[in-house]
Amino acid sequence: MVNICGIEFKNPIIIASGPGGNGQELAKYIDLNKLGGFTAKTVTPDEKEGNPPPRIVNVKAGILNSIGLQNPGIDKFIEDDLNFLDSLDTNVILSIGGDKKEDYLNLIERLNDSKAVIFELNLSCPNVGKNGIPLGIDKEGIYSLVKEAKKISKKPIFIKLGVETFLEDLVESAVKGGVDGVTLINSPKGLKIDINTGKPILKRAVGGFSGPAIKPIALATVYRIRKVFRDLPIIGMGGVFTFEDAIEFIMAGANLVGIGAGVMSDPERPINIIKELEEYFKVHDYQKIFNCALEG
Ligand code: RRO
Repeated sequence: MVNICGIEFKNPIIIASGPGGNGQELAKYIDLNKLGGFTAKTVTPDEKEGNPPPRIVNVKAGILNSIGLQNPGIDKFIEDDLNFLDSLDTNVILSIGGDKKEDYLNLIERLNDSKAVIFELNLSCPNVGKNGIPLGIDKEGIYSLVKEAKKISKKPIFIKLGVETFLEDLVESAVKGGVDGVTLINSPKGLKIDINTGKPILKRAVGGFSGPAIKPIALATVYRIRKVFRDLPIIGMGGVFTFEDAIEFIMAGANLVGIGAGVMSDPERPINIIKELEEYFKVHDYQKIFNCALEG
């Protein structure tokens, strides 16, 4: 029903990287094969324990997380998760992360022969380093990473970015390097303070903010990039909780729509949204909806 980079997606709804883990837990609650796609949690070269707790806090209209890229590392990921992901009858997107260019390139080589359809280079985790992944705001770094990734990758390369002031410049660098698409947005930074102690609730203080409150920010970001890069595949996400939210993202210019925080509060949400979209698309044309952002 949706075709990007020559890949058929049975519907436009995918699970964003993170909340669905590597799928095995979520598969106990929903049939992953009904999804348009599933993005695995970002994997890095070495195992990461993540940040000290507390690292999740609910706030009005959203959730703050400071997980800190917790993952088993590539060796264990290949051993424990890849066979499961390869067995799915839906499009799997592998999210990869690291501290430097070589990390991403090594991970691509290790995962090149999996059945996954896209590599998503996570350049925007808000919860590592001093202020996130430095490569994600470095124009030259993005260009050189994407260019080299394209040379070795057997799959399309997407990059996942946050809400940056000079986002158009970052995307332009990625396009020059030959990127196949972008995923927008990673969680912007948020803070919650306990007024009894005067201290942030998260141990790391600032965390990634997700949930309904970020939807207008995410929509604006997708729209802004679609207006400049008219043919670039975009996976849009940020605060998608209803099928109407998903339609807004497609109207803003997203080819596919990711669900993140919405899965945490209700694992069946993506399946329900898919059902409602099926009804909607009986009377509306996906391409017409998608073209909204390109008109006017
Ligand atoms: O693991 C995390 O802390 C995390 C990651 Br990698 C990310 O990309 N976005 C986010 O909100 N949390």
